[in-house]
Amino acid sequence: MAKYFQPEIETAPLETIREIQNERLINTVNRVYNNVELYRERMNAAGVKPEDIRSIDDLHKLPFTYKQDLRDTYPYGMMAVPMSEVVELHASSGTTGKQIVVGYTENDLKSWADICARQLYAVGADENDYVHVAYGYGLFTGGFGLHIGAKRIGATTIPVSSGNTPRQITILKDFGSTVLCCTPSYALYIGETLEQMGLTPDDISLKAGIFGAEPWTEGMRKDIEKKLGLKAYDIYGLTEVMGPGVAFECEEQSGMHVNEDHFIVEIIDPDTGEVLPVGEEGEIVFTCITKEAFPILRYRTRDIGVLSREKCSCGRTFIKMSKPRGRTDDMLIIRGVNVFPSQIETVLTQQGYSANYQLIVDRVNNTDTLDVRVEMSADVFSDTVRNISKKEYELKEALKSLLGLSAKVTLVEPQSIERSTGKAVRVIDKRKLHD
Ligand code: DLL
Repeated sequence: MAKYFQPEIETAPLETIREIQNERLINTVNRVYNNVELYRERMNAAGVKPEDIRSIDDLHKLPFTYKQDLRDTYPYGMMAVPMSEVVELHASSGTTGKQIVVGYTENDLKSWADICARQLYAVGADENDYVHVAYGYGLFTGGFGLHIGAKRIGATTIPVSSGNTPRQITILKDFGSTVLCCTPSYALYIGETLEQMGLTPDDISLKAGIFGAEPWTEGMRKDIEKKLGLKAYDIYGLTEVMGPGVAFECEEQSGMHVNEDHFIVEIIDPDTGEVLPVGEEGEIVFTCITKEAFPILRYRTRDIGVLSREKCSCGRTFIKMSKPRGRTDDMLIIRGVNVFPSQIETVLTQQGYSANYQLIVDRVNNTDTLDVRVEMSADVFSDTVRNISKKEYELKEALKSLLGLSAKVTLVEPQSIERSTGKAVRVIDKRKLHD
C-alpha cells in the first residue's frame, strides 16, 4: 500500500496541480522582477513584463537562467529577499569553476523538509524508522536535506555524514538503521565493506536506500540491493533548485515524480532552446515556484532526461522524469560516437561486473582514445592471464556491439580503483591537460 506524506497534493488531479502552478508562477515572476536585478534586466531585454505571464502556458516567454548567471552574481546577487530573512546557505562548486551560493528562508526549509519527507514516505519509512544519513553534511545539500526530511516524518535521524566506512557499518549494526541515504557509489562501497568485514545483510536491518546525487544504472541498483539487502530508490535534485528531493522515486522504481507544486519542469532541445513535447529526450529545465530566498526561472540543468505523464501504480499524479542519463558536459565524444558514462556502466553491469570502473580519455596523434578500466572480481583475478585477456576481449566486443564504441578494455585488480564516499569520479579526461 502506497503511503503519502501529503496525500492531497501528491494525488491531486492534473487540473488542480495546474491551478496551483499558475498562481504560484505569476507570484514568483512578480517577485523576482521587483527584487532581482538580473531577472528585471533579462525580462526587459526580452520584452516580457510580469503581466505577460498569466499561466504556465506563457512560461516559454521567460528567459533561461544559466549556471554562469549564478557565478556572475556570486555570492548574494540572486537573493529575492533581504539577507536578514535568509536563515541558511548552501553552495556547490561543481566539477569546474567558481562555486555558487544559494539561500533559504525558514519557509524554504519547510518546503525542503516536506519534499524529502515525501521521498521517505514513498520508500515506506515513517516515525518508527531509523534514518541513517551518510550524505556529506556541510555546504553540500545532501546531508542536511535528508536530515530535515527524516526529522519531519518523526523518524529517528542518525546524522553520520559520509566517510569512515567501517564506522558506518558499526552504526548500521548497533543503531539498527533501517533506511540508508547516501550516493549510490558510496552504497556500493558500504556493501563491499560489509562483505569484507565478514558480515551479511542479515547482520543489519536496512530495508530501503535513498540514493542519488549522481547518475547510476539499473545494474548498479540490483548490485546494491543484493549487497545491502534493501530496496534501492533514486532521488534527484540540485543545489540551484533546492537540493535533494526535487524529484523522488516511488515503489514502482521506474522514474522519479517531480514535486510539481514546488517546481515546474520542462524538457528542451539543448541546442535551440525549443520546448519539446512530453516523451522526448532533452535537457531538463526547472522553475521554482515556492522559493522565497532563491527563486530561479527556467534553470538550464544540463541534465538529459525524458518526462512521462503515464499513470503511476503508486497513485501519485506528479509527472515522472527518467533517471537522468548524464549531463551534457559529461557526454564523451570518442571518434564521433557520443556516449554517456552511464551507458558504459549499463554494459559493464550487464556483463556481471560491479560498478567500480574508470574511463580514461586521451588524445593520441589527434585521435581520441578511451580506456575502460574495470575491476575484476577476486575469482577472475586468480585466473590465468589467457582467461583474463579473453574476458577483456569479450567486454570490448560487448561495448562495440551495444554502443558502437571501440575502446581499449583493461581489467584491473580488485580494490585498485579508488572508492568514493560521495560522488564518484568516473572520467579522467587527459585531453584537458594538453589543451
Ligand atoms: O547532488 C543534490 C542531491 C543530493 C541530490 C543528494 C540527490 C541526493 P549538486 O551537488 O548541486 O546537488 O549536483 C546536482 O547532480 O544536476 C545532476 O547532474 C546530478 N544528480 C543529482 N541527482 C541525480 C540522480 C545534488 N538521481 C547534479 N541521478 C544534477 C543522476 C543526479 N544525476
